[in-house]
Amino acid sequence: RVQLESDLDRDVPDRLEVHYQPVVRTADGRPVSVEALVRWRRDGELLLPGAWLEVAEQTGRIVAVGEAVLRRACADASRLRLPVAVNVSARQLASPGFAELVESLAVPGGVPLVLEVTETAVIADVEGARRLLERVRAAGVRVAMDDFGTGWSSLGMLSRLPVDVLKIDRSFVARVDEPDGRALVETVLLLGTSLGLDVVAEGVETEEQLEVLRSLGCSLVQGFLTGRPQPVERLLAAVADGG
Ligand code: G
Ligand code: G
Ligand code: MN
Ligand code: NA
Repeated sequence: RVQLESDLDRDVPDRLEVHYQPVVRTADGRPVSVEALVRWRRDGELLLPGAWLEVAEQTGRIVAVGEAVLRRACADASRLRLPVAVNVSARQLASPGFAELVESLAVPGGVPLVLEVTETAVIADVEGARRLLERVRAAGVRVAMDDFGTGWSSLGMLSRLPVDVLKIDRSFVARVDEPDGRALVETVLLLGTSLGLDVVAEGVETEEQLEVLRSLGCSLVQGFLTGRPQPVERLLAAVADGG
Protein backbone atom coordinates (compact mmCIF):
# COMPACT_ATOMS: atom_id res chain seq x y z
CA ARG A 1 0.00 0.00 0.00
CA VAL A 2 2.75 2.44 0.95
CA GLN A 3 4.69 1.14 -2.05
CA LEU A 4 1.64 1.62 -4.24
CA GLU A 5 1.25 5.21 -3.10
CA SER A 6 4.89 6.10 -3.68
CA ASP A 7 4.79 4.42 -7.10
CA LEU A 8 1.71 6.50 -7.92
CA ASP A 9 3.56 9.66 -6.92
CA ARG A 10 6.42 8.63 -9.18
CA ASP A 11 4.22 7.73 -12.17
CA VAL A 12 1.27 10.18 -12.19
CA PRO A 13 0.77 11.74 -14.68
CA ASP A 14 3.55 10.58 -17.01
CA ARG A 15 2.93 6.84 -16.91
CA LEU A 16 -0.83 6.96 -17.22
CA GLU A 17 -2.34 5.74 -20.47
CA VAL A 18 -5.88 6.09 -21.69
CA HIS A 19 -7.78 3.43 -23.60
CA TYR A 20 -11.04 4.06 -25.40
CA GLN A 21 -14.10 1.87 -25.73
CA PRO A 22 -16.56 2.68 -28.51
CA VAL A 23 -20.27 3.29 -28.00
CA VAL A 24 -21.90 2.02 -31.20
CA ARG A 25 -25.24 2.50 -32.92
CA THR A 26 -27.25 -0.72 -33.03
CA ALA A 27 -28.65 0.35 -36.42
CA ASP A 28 -25.36 0.16 -38.32
CA GLY A 29 -22.59 -0.65 -35.85
CA ARG A 30 -20.91 2.73 -36.28
CA PRO A 31 -19.13 4.25 -33.28
CA VAL A 32 -20.77 7.49 -32.14
CA SER A 33 -18.57 8.24 -29.15
CA VAL A 34 -15.94 6.61 -26.95
CA GLU A 35 -15.39 6.22 -23.21
CA ALA A 36 -11.95 7.01 -21.81
CA LEU A 37 -10.63 4.39 -19.39
CA VAL A 38 -7.39 5.00 -17.53
CA ARG A 39 -4.54 2.49 -17.27
CA TRP A 40 -1.27 2.69 -15.35
CA ARG A 41 2.01 1.60 -16.90
CA ARG A 42 3.72 0.49 -13.68
CA ASP A 43 7.18 -1.03 -14.08
CA GLY A 44 6.31 -2.16 -17.60
CA GLU A 45 3.01 -3.74 -16.63
CA LEU A 46 -0.30 -2.21 -17.75
CA LEU A 47 -2.67 -2.05 -14.78
CA LEU A 48 -6.45 -1.71 -15.07
CA PRO A 49 -8.05 0.66 -12.53
CA GLY A 50 -8.86 -2.17 -10.10
CA ALA A 51 -7.32 -1.53 -6.69
CA TRP A 52 -5.05 1.39 -7.45
CA LEU A 53 -7.78 3.80 -8.57
CA GLU A 54 -9.55 3.22 -5.26
CA VAL A 55 -6.35 4.09 -3.39
CA ALA A 56 -5.92 7.15 -5.60
CA GLU A 57 -9.47 8.20 -4.75
CA GLN A 58 -8.99 7.69 -1.01
CA THR A 59 -5.70 9.58 -0.90
CA GLY A 60 -6.69 12.45 -3.19
CA ARG A 61 -4.30 11.46 -5.96
CA ILE A 62 -7.37 10.95 -8.14
CA VAL A 63 -7.44 14.70 -8.77
CA ALA A 64 -4.10 14.53 -10.61
CA VAL A 65 -5.09 11.27 -12.31
CA GLY A 66 -8.36 12.80 -13.45
CA GLU A 67 -6.73 15.94 -14.79
CA ALA A 68 -4.25 13.85 -16.80
CA VAL A 69 -7.07 11.73 -18.24
CA LEU A 70 -9.13 14.81 -19.14
CA ARG A 71 -6.21 16.46 -20.93
CA ARG A 72 -5.29 13.30 -22.83
CA ALA A 73 -8.93 12.54 -23.71
CA CYS A 74 -9.52 16.03 -25.09
CA ALA A 75 -6.37 15.81 -27.22
CA ASP A 76 -7.37 12.37 -28.52
CA ALA A 77 -10.98 13.43 -29.17
CA SER A 78 -9.91 15.76 -31.93
CA ARG A 79 -7.91 12.93 -33.56
CA LEU A 80 -10.81 10.51 -33.25
CA ARG A 81 -13.34 13.15 -34.25
CA LEU A 82 -15.76 11.56 -31.79
CA PRO A 83 -17.09 12.79 -28.47
CA VAL A 84 -15.07 11.38 -25.57
CA ALA A 85 -16.70 10.52 -22.24
CA VAL A 86 -14.51 10.81 -19.15
CA ASN A 87 -15.38 9.24 -15.79
CA VAL A 88 -15.39 11.71 -12.92
CA SER A 89 -15.13 10.60 -9.29
CA ALA A 90 -16.66 12.23 -6.21
CA ARG A 91 -13.38 13.70 -5.07
CA GLN A 92 -12.57 15.11 -8.48
CA LEU A 93 -16.01 16.65 -8.87
CA ALA A 94 -15.58 18.46 -5.58
CA SER A 95 -11.98 19.52 -6.15
CA PRO A 96 -11.22 23.24 -6.41
CA GLY A 97 -10.75 24.42 -9.97
CA PHE A 98 -12.49 21.46 -11.58
CA ALA A 99 -15.04 23.60 -13.41
CA GLU A 100 -12.29 25.95 -14.66
CA LEU A 101 -10.24 22.99 -15.88
CA VAL A 102 -13.17 21.55 -17.80
CA GLU A 103 -14.07 24.95 -19.25
CA SER A 104 -10.49 25.48 -20.37
CA LEU A 105 -10.47 22.12 -22.19
CA ALA A 106 -13.93 22.25 -23.77
CA VAL A 107 -13.57 23.62 -27.28
CA PRO A 108 -16.66 25.63 -28.26
CA GLY A 109 -18.03 24.12 -31.46
CA GLY A 110 -15.42 21.36 -31.27
CA VAL A 111 -15.77 17.68 -30.45
CA PRO A 112 -18.04 17.48 -27.41
CA LEU A 113 -16.68 16.37 -24.07
CA VAL A 114 -18.92 14.18 -21.93
CA LEU A 115 -18.54 13.83 -18.17
CA GLU A 116 -19.71 10.52 -16.70
CA VAL A 117 -20.85 10.75 -13.10
CA THR A 118 -22.39 8.11 -10.86
CA GLU A 119 -25.12 8.47 -8.31
CA THR A 120 -22.56 7.49 -5.69
CA ALA A 121 -20.21 10.28 -6.77
CA VAL A 122 -22.82 13.00 -6.36
CA ILE A 123 -24.77 11.75 -3.35
CA ALA A 124 -22.63 13.62 -0.79
CA ASP A 125 -23.45 16.99 -2.34
CA VAL A 126 -26.15 16.80 -4.97
CA GLU A 127 -26.75 20.56 -5.00
CA GLY A 128 -23.03 21.26 -5.47
CA ALA A 129 -22.90 18.72 -8.28
CA ARG A 130 -25.94 20.28 -9.91
CA ARG A 131 -24.37 23.74 -9.93
CA LEU A 132 -21.11 22.41 -11.28
CA LEU A 133 -22.74 20.37 -14.03
CA GLU A 134 -24.98 23.29 -15.03
CA ARG A 135 -21.89 25.43 -15.30
CA VAL A 136 -19.86 23.09 -17.51
CA ARG A 137 -22.92 22.33 -19.60
CA ALA A 138 -23.07 26.01 -20.45
CA ALA A 139 -19.62 25.45 -21.98
CA GLY A 140 -21.02 22.72 -24.25
CA VAL A 141 -20.10 19.74 -22.09
CA ARG A 142 -22.59 16.86 -21.92
CA VAL A 143 -23.39 14.86 -18.81
CA ALA A 144 -23.89 11.09 -18.60
CA MET A 145 -25.30 9.26 -15.60
CA ASP A 146 -23.16 6.15 -15.35
CA ASP A 147 -24.08 2.77 -13.81
CA PHE A 148 -27.69 3.95 -13.82
CA GLY A 149 -29.94 2.04 -11.46
CA THR A 150 -27.27 0.81 -9.06
CA GLY A 151 -27.12 3.83 -6.75
CA TRP A 152 -29.31 4.96 -3.92
CA SER A 153 -31.68 7.31 -5.62
CA SER A 154 -31.70 6.91 -9.35
CA LEU A 155 -34.94 8.75 -9.93
CA GLY A 156 -34.31 11.44 -7.35
CA MET A 157 -30.91 12.07 -8.85
CA LEU A 158 -32.25 12.20 -12.36
CA SER A 159 -34.83 14.80 -11.42
CA ARG A 160 -32.25 17.02 -9.72
CA LEU A 161 -29.29 16.86 -12.09
CA PRO A 162 -28.89 18.12 -15.65
CA VAL A 163 -28.31 14.89 -17.56
CA ASP A 164 -28.04 14.19 -21.29
CA VAL A 165 -27.21 10.49 -21.36
CA LEU A 166 -28.27 7.50 -19.27
CA LYS A 167 -25.97 4.49 -19.15
CA ILE A 168 -27.81 1.34 -18.10
CA ASP A 169 -25.58 -0.56 -15.73
CA ARG A 170 -24.12 -3.76 -17.08
CA SER A 171 -25.57 -5.84 -14.23
CA PHE A 172 -29.01 -5.24 -15.79
CA VAL A 173 -27.80 -5.78 -19.32
CA ALA A 174 -26.27 -9.11 -18.26
CA ARG A 175 -29.80 -10.29 -17.42
CA VAL A 176 -31.61 -8.77 -20.39
CA ASP A 177 -32.41 -12.21 -21.79
CA GLU A 178 -34.30 -13.12 -18.59
CA PRO A 179 -37.80 -11.71 -17.93
CA ASP A 180 -36.83 -9.60 -14.90
CA GLY A 181 -33.70 -8.18 -16.46
CA ARG A 182 -35.58 -7.41 -19.63
CA ALA A 183 -38.30 -5.56 -17.70
CA LEU A 184 -35.71 -3.43 -15.93
CA VAL A 185 -33.88 -2.54 -19.11
CA GLU A 186 -37.14 -1.81 -20.90
CA THR A 187 -38.22 0.50 -18.09
CA VAL A 188 -34.98 2.45 -18.05
CA LEU A 189 -35.11 2.78 -21.83
CA LEU A 190 -38.62 4.15 -21.65
CA LEU A 191 -37.69 6.51 -18.83
CA GLY A 192 -34.65 7.85 -20.67
CA THR A 193 -36.32 8.28 -24.02
CA SER A 194 -39.39 9.96 -22.50
CA LEU A 195 -37.05 12.47 -20.90
CA GLY A 196 -35.34 13.05 -24.25
CA LEU A 197 -32.07 11.46 -23.17
CA ASP A 198 -29.69 9.22 -25.07
CA VAL A 199 -29.68 5.77 -23.48
CA VAL A 200 -26.66 3.48 -23.70
CA ALA A 201 -26.75 -0.19 -22.68
CA GLU A 202 -23.39 -1.05 -21.13
CA GLY A 203 -21.57 -4.34 -20.89
CA VAL A 204 -23.09 -5.99 -23.97
CA GLU A 205 -21.18 -9.23 -24.39
CA THR A 206 -23.32 -11.50 -26.57
CA GLU A 207 -25.26 -11.41 -29.85
CA GLU A 208 -28.32 -12.60 -27.90
CA GLN A 209 -28.17 -9.56 -25.61
CA LEU A 210 -27.71 -7.27 -28.61
CA GLU A 211 -30.74 -8.81 -30.34
CA VAL A 212 -32.98 -8.34 -27.30
CA LEU A 213 -31.76 -4.77 -26.87
CA ARG A 214 -32.48 -4.02 -30.53
CA SER A 215 -35.97 -5.46 -30.17
CA LEU A 216 -36.54 -3.15 -27.20
CA GLY A 217 -35.59 -0.16 -29.33
CA CYS A 218 -32.21 0.43 -27.72
CA SER A 219 -30.16 2.40 -30.21
CA LEU A 220 -26.78 2.68 -28.44
CA VAL A 221 -24.64 -0.08 -26.94
CA GLN A 222 -21.21 -0.45 -25.39
CA GLY A 223 -19.45 -3.67 -24.50
CA PHE A 224 -16.90 -6.29 -25.31
CA LEU A 225 -19.09 -7.56 -28.18
CA THR A 226 -18.89 -4.31 -30.14
CA GLY A 227 -15.46 -3.13 -29.04
CA ARG A 228 -12.98 -3.56 -26.20
CA PRO A 229 -11.16 -0.63 -24.62
CA GLN A 230 -8.11 0.01 -26.82
CA PRO A 231 -5.37 2.56 -27.44
CA VAL A 232 -6.23 5.52 -29.67
CA GLU A 233 -3.97 4.33 -32.52
CA ARG A 234 -5.73 0.99 -32.75
CA LEU A 235 -9.14 2.64 -32.68
CA LEU A 236 -8.11 5.06 -35.43
CA ALA A 237 -6.95 2.14 -37.57
CA ALA A 238 -10.24 0.29 -36.95
CA VAL A 239 -12.34 3.32 -37.87
CA ALA A 240 -10.27 3.83 -41.03
CA ASP A 241 -10.97 0.18 -41.95
CA GLY A 242 -14.67 0.85 -41.50
CA GLY A 243 -14.91 -1.59 -38.59
O1 G B 1 -11.39 0.30 -17.22
P1 G B 1 -12.19 -0.69 -16.48
O2 G B 1 -11.69 -1.22 -17.52
O3 G B 1 -11.39 -1.66 -15.62
O4 G B 1 -12.55 0.45 -15.35
C1 G B 1 -12.93 0.09 -14.07
C2 G B 1 -13.59 1.23 -13.36
O5 G B 1 -12.72 2.34 -13.29
C3 G B 1 -14.89 1.71 -14.01
O6 G B 1 -15.86 1.87 -13.00
C4 G B 1 -14.53 3.07 -14.56
O7 G B 1 -15.61 3.96 -14.48
C5 G B 1 -13.39 3.52 -13.65
N1 G B 1 -12.50 4.42 -14.37
C6 G B 1 -11.82 4.15 -15.50
N2 G B 1 -11.11 5.22 -15.89
C7 G B 1 -11.36 6.20 -14.99
C8 G B 1 -10.92 7.56 -14.86
O8 G B 1 -10.18 8.11 -15.66
N3 G B 1 -11.38 8.25 -13.77
C9 G B 1 -12.22 7.70 -12.87
N4 G B 1 -12.61 8.44 -11.84
N5 G B 1 -12.67 6.42 -12.97
C10 G B 1 -12.25 5.69 -14.02
O1 G C 1 -18.25 1.95 -14.32
P1 G C 1 -18.01 2.12 -15.79
O2 G C 1 -19.26 1.95 -16.54
O3 G C 1 -17.28 3.36 -16.16
O4 G C 1 -17.14 0.86 -16.18
C1 G C 1 -16.48 0.68 -17.35
C2 G C 1 -15.85 -0.67 -17.13
O5 G C 1 -16.62 -1.69 -17.77
C3 G C 1 -14.45 -0.79 -17.62
O6 G C 1 -13.78 -1.55 -16.67
C4 G C 1 -14.62 -1.62 -18.88
O7 G C 1 -13.43 -2.32 -19.19
C5 G C 1 -15.74 -2.55 -18.46
N1 G C 1 -16.47 -3.16 -19.57
C6 G C 1 -16.70 -2.63 -20.78
N2 G C 1 -17.43 -3.48 -21.56
C7 G C 1 -17.65 -4.57 -20.80
C8 G C 1 -18.34 -5.80 -21.05
O8 G C 1 -18.89 -6.07 -22.12
N3 G C 1 -18.37 -6.68 -20.02
C9 G C 1 -17.78 -6.44 -18.81
N4 G C 1 -17.86 -7.38 -17.89
N5 G C 1 -17.13 -5.30 -18.55
C10 G C 1 -17.06 -4.36 -19.53
MN1 MN D 1 -18.21 4.87 -17.21
NA1 NA E 1 -21.06 2.27 -16.11
